Amino acid sequence: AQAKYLKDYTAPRFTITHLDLSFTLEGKETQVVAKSQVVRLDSTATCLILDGDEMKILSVKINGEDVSYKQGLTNLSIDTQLDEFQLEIVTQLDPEANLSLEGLYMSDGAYCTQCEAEGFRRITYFLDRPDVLAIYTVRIEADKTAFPYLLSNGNPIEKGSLDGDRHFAKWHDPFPKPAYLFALVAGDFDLLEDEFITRSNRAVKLQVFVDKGNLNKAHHAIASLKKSMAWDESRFNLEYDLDIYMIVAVDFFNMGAMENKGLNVFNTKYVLADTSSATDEDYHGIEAVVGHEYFHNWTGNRVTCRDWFQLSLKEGLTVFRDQEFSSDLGSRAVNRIHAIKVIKNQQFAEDSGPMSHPIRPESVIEMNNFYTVTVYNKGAEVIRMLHTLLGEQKFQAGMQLYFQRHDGQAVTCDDFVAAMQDASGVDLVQFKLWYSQSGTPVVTVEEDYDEVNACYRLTIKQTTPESAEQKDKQALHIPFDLELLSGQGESMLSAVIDVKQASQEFIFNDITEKPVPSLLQNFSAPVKLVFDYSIEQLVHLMRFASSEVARWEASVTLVSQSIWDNVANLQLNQAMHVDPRVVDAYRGVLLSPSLDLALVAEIFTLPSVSALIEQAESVELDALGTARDYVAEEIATACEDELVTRYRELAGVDNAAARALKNTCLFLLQKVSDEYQEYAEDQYVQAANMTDSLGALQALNGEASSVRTRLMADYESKWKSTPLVMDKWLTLHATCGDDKCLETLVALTDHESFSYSNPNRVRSLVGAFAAGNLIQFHDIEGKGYDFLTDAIIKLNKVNPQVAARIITPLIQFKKFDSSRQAMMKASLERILGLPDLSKDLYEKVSKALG
Ligand code: BAL
Ligand code: ZN
Repeated sequence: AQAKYLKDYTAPRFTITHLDLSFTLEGKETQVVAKSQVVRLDSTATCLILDGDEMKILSVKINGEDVSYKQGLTNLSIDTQLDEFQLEIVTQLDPEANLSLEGLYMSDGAYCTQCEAEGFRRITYFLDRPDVLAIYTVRIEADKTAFPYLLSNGNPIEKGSLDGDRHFAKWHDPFPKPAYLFALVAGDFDLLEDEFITRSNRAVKLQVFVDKGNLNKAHHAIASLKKSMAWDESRFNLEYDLDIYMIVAVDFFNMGAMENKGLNVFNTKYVLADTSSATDEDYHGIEAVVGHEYFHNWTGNRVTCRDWFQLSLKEGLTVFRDQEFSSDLGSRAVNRIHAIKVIKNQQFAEDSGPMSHPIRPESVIEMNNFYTVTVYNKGAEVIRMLHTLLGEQKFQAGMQLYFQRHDGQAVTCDDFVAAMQDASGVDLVQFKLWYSQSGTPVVTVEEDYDEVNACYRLTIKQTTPESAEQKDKQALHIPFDLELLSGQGESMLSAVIDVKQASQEFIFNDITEKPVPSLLQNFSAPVKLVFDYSIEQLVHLMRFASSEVARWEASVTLVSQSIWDNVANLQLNQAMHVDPRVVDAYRGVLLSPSLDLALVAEIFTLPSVSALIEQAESVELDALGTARDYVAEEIATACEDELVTRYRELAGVDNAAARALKNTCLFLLQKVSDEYQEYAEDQYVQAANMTDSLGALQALNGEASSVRTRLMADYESKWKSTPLVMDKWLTLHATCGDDKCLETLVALTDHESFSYSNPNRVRSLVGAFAAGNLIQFHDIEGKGYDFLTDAIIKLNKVNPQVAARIITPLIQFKKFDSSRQAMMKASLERILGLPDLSKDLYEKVSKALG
């Protein structure tokens, strides 16, 4: 497998301006006629090379005449002297045999497509690169009874009946687009319709297609779509551009959803919801993903990427936009906390592991491996830093200039930053290093207070450690948000300072008493902060910081310090111990009448094992697990009365924040005594919604018990015919603290609710285990590694993209002890030795073993 490099980018030598596609959907013998209007851009080019994979060619014609061509393994080349011509290629495909879910495939009896990043080349031979933009006209023909709905991008222009109970539909998309945004769906669905009137008074038809019988679960998705459309008009001044917007929900899907122009294809997980089967978190996820795909219509579709190295141009920006959407509609602090957790728990690990890459990668073997937390979520943090540096008004001016300059084009991250710089007048030259430099900067802060001169000094140093693919690092431009608090808890100063050098001093005058600093507030840059906070300082910040996010951050630092102190105690064979000030601070939060309940729930959700691992250079996992359990138990036991009071108070309250805190209380009470199992059982039995049912099961999931067994069996019998809801049950099993967890999982791979061919099922069982049950995954005998490796070997043939996604915890072995590392590497060697190893797995495994 060959790597491609950003530095080797060259402009296309031919382009395709118009594409007429005609699909005859006939199962294993599906045919595609592709008529491309080809234009030669470089007059010295005499060979047209098209991308293509896994198709049978039936004919190739230029201007109606058969031509000779050369077929390579993944391309087709045609010699030509013409400047402009019509190319007609007829291919035959078998969508039923396509389990990789890229290109044209079947999901539960419906035809659907996934073309990003490089799936279109499995439909026809084409210039499958995002800088070739064409106007598409699509005709679809299929059996009328089995496939009453025939959908593609743009606007419907024609439809009709054909002999033999067949019919056809024709679609035209007036906006030139790259092939990755093409979509086709043919199937039988329930349809929910609505309408959105844009600010310029145009009516847009909204349609959500779901599997038969699920109509009542589509309302939240369509409501979320309308909110997204209104929000993009009011906050970003962006209006929808076609007369129709369609969303189709399918159960077999590699990603969360896909932003195909006018025809989004969604994973059912991000569409279907009613209160009995979906949690508050599911509702929130649907709103965010519906928003995300909608926002792509401008950031991704109207202005797209020049090449795939620029993926963050559309993804970082669109994640930023969906985060802002969620924050404007809900709690800004809680949304921010969720985004911070993704960076600290997952992105930092990626950045210090073998797959480390800048948000704009420089080399890629399999593009599907780069739909990462770095490109998406760190990419969004980079946009957020720009927003912090420019402020909302100048940022929006930058957006407007970006669209003015580049509407209808395929552009680069540099083009985006140039628009931001030109519109704002802010110098972004050094800032651009965030696009090219990988690794997580470590920012070390030291304080010094001069009482005589009322002068407070911070010395801020930054260094970025070497990463797997990049040695030399430069100082970055870091917007550093801080607040100084007085002993009374008053805000003495609030500022965002520009940290630009490896070492820099900042002096604050007229600071009349030694302040408590709240540093890197709101996580103003994706860096690791090192500051020697005392317990008193952290407790002070938890009580007084103006920012709710800063209060939460202080609690995380405080409790993490306590956990690490106890890891040290265990290693020295000393008794474990939690400082009473830690417990008191937590109790104070629980008793505070003014704090947002969702924020209290966040504070009482202790940092995950994976978040803790990211705080250390190396870990003794067993000690870490024991210390974490101990600290949780101590806090819960000390706050028992308050937890019970809160739990009871919130029992009947019908809002998401109240439910979140109630379920957190229930979870912690299980650590105090088994008598609280009864609370969980009562809650499960009386639950009026899935949030409460699942909250009860999650609370009981720490260990085996007869209550847990009983309720899990009840859930199974109740939901066994609803796959999406059974996914939650699979994940509960995968993340259970019971010693027998792994035995159960092996057995569950034969359960009727599990299948290796469905990505949601695989992620819920195997993925959730490896990424979310670290203690059992890193079982000292290596059984967890074997379980994951066996699954990956099966998936290598079935769905390499999913295989390469769930392998992540196995390649991040650096921080573990040598015997675990040896077993993890042996597992990777087993995978590397496969005779038919996919590119997807090869790239990750070879880098890990590198
Ligand atoms: N473009 C792939 C799915 C998404 O990020 O929206
Ligand atoms: Zn996206």
